[in-house]
Amino acid sequence: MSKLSLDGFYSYCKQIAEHIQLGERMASLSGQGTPRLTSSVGNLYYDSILPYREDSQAQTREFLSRVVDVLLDFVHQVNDRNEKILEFRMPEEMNKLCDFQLHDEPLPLKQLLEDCKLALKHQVKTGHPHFFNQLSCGLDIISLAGEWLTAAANTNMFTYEIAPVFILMENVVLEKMRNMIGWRTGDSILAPGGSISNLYAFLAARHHKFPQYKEKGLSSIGGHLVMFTSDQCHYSVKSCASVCGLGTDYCICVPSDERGRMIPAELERLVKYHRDRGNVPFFVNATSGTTVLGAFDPLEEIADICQKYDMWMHVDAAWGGGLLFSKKYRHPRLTGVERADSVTWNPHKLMGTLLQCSTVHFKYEGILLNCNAMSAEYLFMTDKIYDPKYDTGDKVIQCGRHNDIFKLWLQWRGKGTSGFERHMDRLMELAEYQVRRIKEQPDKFHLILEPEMVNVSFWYLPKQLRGVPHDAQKEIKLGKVCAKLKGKMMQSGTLMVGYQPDDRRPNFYRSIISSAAVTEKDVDFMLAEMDRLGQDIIVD
Ligand code: ABU
Repeated sequence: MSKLSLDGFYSYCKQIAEHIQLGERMASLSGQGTPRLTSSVGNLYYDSILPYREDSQAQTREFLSRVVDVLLDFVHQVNDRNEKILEFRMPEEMNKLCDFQLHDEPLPLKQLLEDCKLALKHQVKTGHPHFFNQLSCGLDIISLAGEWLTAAANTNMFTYEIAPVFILMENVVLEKMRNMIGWRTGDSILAPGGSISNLYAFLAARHHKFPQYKEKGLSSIGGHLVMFTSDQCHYSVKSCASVCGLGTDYCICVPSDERGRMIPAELERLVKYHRDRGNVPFFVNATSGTTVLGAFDPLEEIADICQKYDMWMHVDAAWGGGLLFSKKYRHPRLTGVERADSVTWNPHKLMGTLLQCSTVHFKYEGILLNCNAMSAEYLFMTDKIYDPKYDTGDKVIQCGRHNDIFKLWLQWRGKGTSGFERHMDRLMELAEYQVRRIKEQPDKFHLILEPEMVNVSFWYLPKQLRGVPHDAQKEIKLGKVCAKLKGKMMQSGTLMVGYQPDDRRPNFYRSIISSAAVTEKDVDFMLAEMDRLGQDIIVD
């Protein structure tokens, strides 16, 4: 080996280092293996990239590009039927597998990239075609793109001055949704979830009937306020009574029929009962798409009663609202929704918009500002150069609002209204297909009721319970099967279907089809996989 001068040695080392970096870069760009950073970037710390170092465009881009590669790999896995939905670990084991600790000293970028990989490795793939567990399923790609853009824009939705494009977009989308409900005018807001949307409806209702409440409080209402909702409603309705000072005893549960729909005659009986005792019935919540059974309360009849007794009618269509797109399925389910005073409607459920995206709509223009405005002078100055009506922050009780509109707007642009209609019809057809397949296998499955929506309620029968007459004892056993089989699903990681009891029966399965990824073969997979995992289950 010839002797190198010191300079020559340095140059030789530099060439090797450059060669290694080129190789690393090529490997990470060629999509081979797991995304990696070149060592020159991987060993950097947060203060060597933007915004700390102006001259670090290339390093910042490389870091973010590799993070995007991790995200794209995840998107790919979510849509791969051969991938598991989850690698289930008990919390204790998960704590050992993942380093969640926060340290005094900074960690290098390569570690942060590994953290990103690890987080997604153990995350449940809620967009996987075999995930039937929640009302919000799926991973809409265009909405995802919108969410990524939203994160980059990182703005608050309280004033036009810092979110001009998104505020105007919000106005357009919300007006369109109000029109679909059947209103020409009104008010709307995006809220953090359906529960808070329902709370906004409650607050608006109370303000509408008792405008003096805002300044004078409870003493300004002569009598105890009473609200009504079906015994199948979402629990957030009851929580309004607790949060707003009525007390949950004054949230009256109206009995529902065998399919989970509020019985209007019972509503009227209970309204009269409370009115005759000096209470003040003022708010009725009707549900369009109950969480468990997917039932639709009869809106026309409920509207008649609200009109007769001068009560605010709210429709919690957080779940079922998406069906407003469908000419085929909107009626009779949502017939009469235009008679409501307010409507909750969550695009992050049936419409597949990314979490979270929840809207609440009011028939009355300006009601949110009247009800909630506190006119904070540091944000909502009235002498701004633009019309302050474009500042939405004072319409809500929460001050800051996340930008939940762009991902919905972009998705709507991409799909068109007709695309959403096709999506709704397809989901409903798939649920109908599932019902048919269940009925074709009566030895293995027991359909509990004909669904009105994409919630399918059923029991799975292991070999032990096949051919046994159906009675209350058997239902108890079928309920025990649910928990055992769900455990097997989680351990195998191949399928997720939710179960719960209700006030009429022990545990039963409630599968949900609200993902555009699901096809008939996935429905067949669901039933076959339940049978594969569950046939040998024995219960006492
Ligand atoms: N807020 C209702 C969501 C419940 C569910 O996904 O099952």
